[in-house]
Amino acid sequence: MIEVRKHGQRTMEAGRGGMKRTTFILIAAVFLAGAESGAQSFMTDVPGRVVTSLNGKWQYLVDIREAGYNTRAPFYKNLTPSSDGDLIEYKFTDQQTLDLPGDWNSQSERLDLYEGLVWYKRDFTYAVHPGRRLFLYFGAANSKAEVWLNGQPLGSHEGGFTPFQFEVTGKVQDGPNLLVVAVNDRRAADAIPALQYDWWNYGGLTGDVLLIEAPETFIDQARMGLVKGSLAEAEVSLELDGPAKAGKIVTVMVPELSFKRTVSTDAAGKAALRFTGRFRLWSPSDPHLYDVAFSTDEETLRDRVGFRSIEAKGERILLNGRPVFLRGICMHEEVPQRRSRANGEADARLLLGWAKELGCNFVRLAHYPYHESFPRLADEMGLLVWEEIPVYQRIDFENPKTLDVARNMLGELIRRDANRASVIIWSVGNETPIAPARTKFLMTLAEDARRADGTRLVSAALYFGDYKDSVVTIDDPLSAALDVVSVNEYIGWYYPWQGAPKDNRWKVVVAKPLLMTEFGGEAVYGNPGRADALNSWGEEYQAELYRRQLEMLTRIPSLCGTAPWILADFRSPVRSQLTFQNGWNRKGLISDRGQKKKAWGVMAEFYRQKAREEAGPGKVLK
Ligand code: GCB
Repeated sequence: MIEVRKHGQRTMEAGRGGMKRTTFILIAAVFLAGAESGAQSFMTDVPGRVVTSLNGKWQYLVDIREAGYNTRAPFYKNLTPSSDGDLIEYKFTDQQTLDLPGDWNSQSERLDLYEGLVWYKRDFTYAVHPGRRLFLYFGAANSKAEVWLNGQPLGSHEGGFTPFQFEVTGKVQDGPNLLVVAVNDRRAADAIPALQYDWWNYGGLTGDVLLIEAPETFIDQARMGLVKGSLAEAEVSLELDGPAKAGKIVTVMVPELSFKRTVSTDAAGKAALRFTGRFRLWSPSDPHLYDVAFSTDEETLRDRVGFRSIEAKGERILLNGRPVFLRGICMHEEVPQRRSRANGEADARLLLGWAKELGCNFVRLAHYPYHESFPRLADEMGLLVWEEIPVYQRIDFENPKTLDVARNMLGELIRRDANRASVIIWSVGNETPIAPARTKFLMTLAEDARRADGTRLVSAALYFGDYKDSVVTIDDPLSAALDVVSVNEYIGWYYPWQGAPKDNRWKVVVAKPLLMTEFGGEAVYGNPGRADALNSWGEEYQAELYRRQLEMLTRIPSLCGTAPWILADFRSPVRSQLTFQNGWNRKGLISDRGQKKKAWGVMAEFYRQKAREEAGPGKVLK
């Protein structure tokens, strides 16, 4: 049975043993009309709420031809034969399950290379509490998800890395319930990311699936942080949802500061306040977090918040008013030893732990939003964070639908992480070729980021510019819209050196802080190779490349940080050098088995030195 989607209509053709050849408009078309707009903006600060986890084992069916949408026996109804003559050609069973949160590729050999539709099913029993509202929350589903509860459509969501939710008050039954989610990770030219990208397209329900209970009127979002430009004044903004959201009294508390104040919401359920204090400022060397609480007569929402300021001034980045050098590393949300997406906190601890061990105070979470535990843990560990949406290289910049998806994704990311002190930069894209449509697209995103959050910096990782006669010129019109100019450059790998490193010069046309957001080269762990031969794929060449890079980079006056590519080797669909790559991008400082390569030592030494300089003479480094 083959289904072909056309303009919201589905056409079904009979295959061997299938139904009669019919063409018809599916009931699903009705579903789709509702589904496109079904997902709601989600509530933030999930760890602070009353939550029932639906993680764990889910049954699944792989559906290459998308047959599960047929109207007679759609998979989301989980039908069983009603009589001896009733033919139902699917069945979810415990013989085939996937663990959530998690990608499907790493959990079944059969799915390693799969890109397409998978149906997830889970039964759950719930004791409904009258007078309470209920929400079904998804941390992430790569990349499109459609959701049915008890056979009824809830809606859909596009964008593989950010949360979405549906209100299910009155829809979750007291007792058994059936939840079915169709997740499709087929790549598309008009999607974000589009067709080509250098990382593994891990499909599935990769974020947490939760039922969140809330009172009739609840705090949807509570933001707290320092007022831009101040180290002594904080601001709070609140957004409530529910029938009594207007005129509601909310108490805001920061016990450690002996701060307690009440505020009343306006007609839209919003409120804001400012307060001054002697804040113990959050920084990588002292990542102090305050317990905070927001209470109404119906609930108390708790969070842990750090207070810090971040600014770009001239060619410097200032953290809490003082210049900071970002000792960074790029990463992917992948555990190489397990060949899987990182699944939440334990994995986040492993990857961020490696970054700390390297001497970093900064991580670039390339190229898409990671599980929320990454920024939360970074808050605790004292790592500054760059977060990015997968507007990666060539996407469909002319397409308004693509822009909508990107704007939505950016909005969702900012909404989710607005309270994370660790997050200092929103990146609106990576290596997008300069063209008017692209620049307009990214400028729209940069404006959106500023509107949604005026307290952080906005950047994008730009393509390496023009490289002639040992001079690199960065002249990208997008720079005007960015607070920090960030560049990915591969001198010594994709571009041969032009002269000695110390003779290479960088001309950045705008006078803004400069971050080197990528540089590096590949090496197979345990293969020394030759320091002078790129295609020996050896550790010696990679280490030498790092030495030469640092020799060049440290001479750039506006350089405010480095984040080489990349922490660990990662799976890549475009690396087919079978002897050395074999499906892996080997630019990691750590191998796919977790071993440290020589270049790790070069970078670690550089960061030790930088940290010493920053601490000043005689200071003990943490
Ligand atoms: C880049 C991309 C990154 C790639 C890397 C490479 O410029 O931003 O996604 O993986 O180069 O290794 O080629």
